[in-house]
Amino acid sequence: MRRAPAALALALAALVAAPAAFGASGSLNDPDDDTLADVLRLSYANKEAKVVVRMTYDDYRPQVENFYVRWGTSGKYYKLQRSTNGTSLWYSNGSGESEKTCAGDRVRHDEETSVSTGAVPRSCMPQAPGKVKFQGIVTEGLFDFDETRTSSRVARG
Ligand SMILES: [Ca+2]
Repeated sequence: MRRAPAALALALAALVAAPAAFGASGSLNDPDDDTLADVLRLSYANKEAKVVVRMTYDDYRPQVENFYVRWGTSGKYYKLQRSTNGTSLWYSNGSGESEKTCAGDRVRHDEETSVSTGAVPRSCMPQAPGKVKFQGIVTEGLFDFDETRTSSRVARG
C-alpha cells in the first residue's frame, strides 16, 4: 500500500488544525422538537473566500438539508441543498429559483456529532453582498421539517 507523501500529510494536518475564527461568525439555537427532522443549532461563518454553515441535529440526519445565505428584504438567497440527488446550489432573486453550477460547494456530515457542514465558495455567489444572513431548513419525507430562525446580518471577512 502506498503511503501518502509527508507533505500531503502535513497539509491535511494544517487543514484540520486551522482555526475556524477567520471571518465573522455566530450561531443560534433551535428548539428541541419531537420530530425526525430536528435542528438544534445553526452556526455560520462569513469568510472572505467562502461561507460555512453548520447544522447540529438531534441525532438524526434529515433526508434533505438546505443551507441558506440570504440578504435584502425581497427574499433573495443562495441555497446549498443536499438530498438523495446529490448536492446543488440554487439562486433566487426573490421570485423563483434557478440552479447554478458551482465548483467547490460541498456538504459533509459527521455521524459522531450529528453535524452537517455546508460550504459555498464566494466565487459561486456573485449576486450576494458582503453582509449576509443564514438559515437552515431540513425535511424528512413529505411532512416532517424544521426551519431555524434567520440569523442577523453577518459581515464578511
Ligand atoms: Ca429544532
